[in-house]
Amino acid sequence: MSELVVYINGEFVPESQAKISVFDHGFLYGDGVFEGIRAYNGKIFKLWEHLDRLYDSAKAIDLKIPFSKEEFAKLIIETLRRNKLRDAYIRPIVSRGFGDLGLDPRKCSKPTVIIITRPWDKLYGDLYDRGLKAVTVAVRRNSIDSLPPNIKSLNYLNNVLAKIEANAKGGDEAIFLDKNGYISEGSGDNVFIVKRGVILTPPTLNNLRGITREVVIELIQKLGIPFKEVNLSLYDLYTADEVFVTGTAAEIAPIVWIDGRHIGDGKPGEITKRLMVEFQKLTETEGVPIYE
Ligand code: PXG
Repeated sequence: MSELVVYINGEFVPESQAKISVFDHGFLYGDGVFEGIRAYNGKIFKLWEHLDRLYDSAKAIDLKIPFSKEEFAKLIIETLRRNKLRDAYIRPIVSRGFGDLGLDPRKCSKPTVIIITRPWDKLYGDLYDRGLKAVTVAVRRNSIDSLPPNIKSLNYLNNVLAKIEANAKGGDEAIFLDKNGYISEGSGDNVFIVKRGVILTPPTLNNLRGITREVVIELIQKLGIPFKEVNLSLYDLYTADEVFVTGTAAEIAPIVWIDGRHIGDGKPGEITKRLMVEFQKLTETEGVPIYE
């Protein structure tokens, strides 16, 4: 099979040739933004919502993306077509671009735009049936007064540190607290709990406004399950009947063990399993078609 191609600054080039300058501020300073999008069965799931968030992240760091959302969508579709992909992970990246060694973004005249598309399977393999182990980590989520977690920026060191800690502690995923001790989110997903039939999740000031989170909240409301957005603590997490995380990569993944405690009966919960089934129905049927 021939190599997949990557879109980079106006060209489609083989993955092995897709390169950026060592003077790109995305590389030097994590100065840029990105998205993670999925295509299922020939359709791009929630494409416009991801593009809206990409443009909002860029706006928040005062970075102007050099095309319209419609043009960006066309480029994503074209990259998927050239790679003949129907089920894929899509990674658009926009960095501040080539500059000099100084921090000043005014030295960067042209943003770097990259679209990577790759085949993709389940992030957590057979753990969807058994459930994941999660650990809370000592490193706190970036606070809103330093680097707001709502910006999906290329500066993901906070998340990488959480993952390193989770790996060291034997967790499949990390759960962050914010600086006040409230539950924030996972290293790459949002957190929900179920307690006495009510689904709870933290408001989004201290975490990324997950698109899967939004989809799951709509599903919960459609199914008529009681739901509340509320600050949560470690106590709520440890004493929950069910815990699950949501994300584009993770989809809906049950958490059955946290910091040495079994959650509920230590198996994926009934409400979580029901949401997983309903979510899969949505991803299989909804989305922007890649091939007309
Ligand atoms: N929180 C954070 C910090 C994220 O990075 C989510 C929540 C979920 O958002 P969506 O919109 O996808 O429902 C994300 C998204 C990975 C990986 O390898 C995951 C993300 C980004 C980069 C890599 O799991 N997540």
